[in-house]
Amino acid sequence: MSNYIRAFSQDDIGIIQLDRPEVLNALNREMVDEIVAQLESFDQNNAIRVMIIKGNEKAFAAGADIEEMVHSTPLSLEMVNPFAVWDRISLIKKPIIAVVNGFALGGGFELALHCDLIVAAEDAKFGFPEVKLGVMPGAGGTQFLTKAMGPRKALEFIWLGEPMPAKIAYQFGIVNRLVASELVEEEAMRLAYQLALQPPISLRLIKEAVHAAVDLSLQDGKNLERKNFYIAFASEDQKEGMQAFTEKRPPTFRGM
Ligand code: CO8
Repeated sequence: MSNYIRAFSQDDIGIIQLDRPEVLNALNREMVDEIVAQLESFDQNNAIRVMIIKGNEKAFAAGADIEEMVHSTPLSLEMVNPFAVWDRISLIKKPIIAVVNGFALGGGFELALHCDLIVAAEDAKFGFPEVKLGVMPGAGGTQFLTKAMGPRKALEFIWLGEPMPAKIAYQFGIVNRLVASELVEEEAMRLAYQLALQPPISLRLIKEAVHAAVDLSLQDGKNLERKNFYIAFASEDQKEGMQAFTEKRPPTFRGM
């Protein structure tokens, strides 16, 4: 039973709708627990090939729940260990697409950055306003943004805490697709269906190799890629893909 999200599927797409509109989907700990548990459930569900996380028209999520954090102390944070659950998102094997309309601020931006792909509205509002609260990003924001934009641009945005126009996020490769706000969901679903037709085992092996490239040396990354390339040859989908090519017909990938 979830209090802060709704989860459902459309064909083989698993959809998580953030559902706390009265506070612009501010993320309290229970809500993050629910999101991650649902991602893990979709990840284990053979009927699901791709996942989507979306908010509503006004907000993807306007950050961590400030009300919940206001009385935190260093020791309460140490004991609660609120970021352990965020780390579990990195263990999800299937593609995750964030659909961003409206605000994606602070922890909301970090949630989107934990997803593999981001489809955003042209007028979406990204940003890290934590500095204005006397703190800083805590769920990976400084790391994700620096890897995407380089330190100078990252410092400028995180130091000033000013909104980042979606167009800038797009130019730096943070956002994959930028469309009019009324078309965001449609575009994300189109992308999800496109991915759902791809061989699922290839997708997960590619996901692991690409994310590893961010941290590994070139040679270590190439070694990992090679192992994953070999593993792909254990799949039925490799046989189907190559056979379909020789028979000049479209392949049907079954995820085996
Ligand atoms: N937390 C709690 N409540 C929020 C939050 C939030 N982050 N954002 C909005 N709300 C609430 C407002 O208090 C308001 O409630 P009420 O109606 O009871 O007064 C309601 O949502 C609607 O908001 P506004 O009336 O303010 O709507 P506006 O359209 O005027 O403004 C803004 C929208 C600009 C987004 C504004 O609400 C705002 O500045 N929100 C705070 C944004 C922010 O600072 N985010 C960063 C939070 S800190 C963080 O994310 C740290 C991440 C670390 C990881 C977390 C791990 C747990």
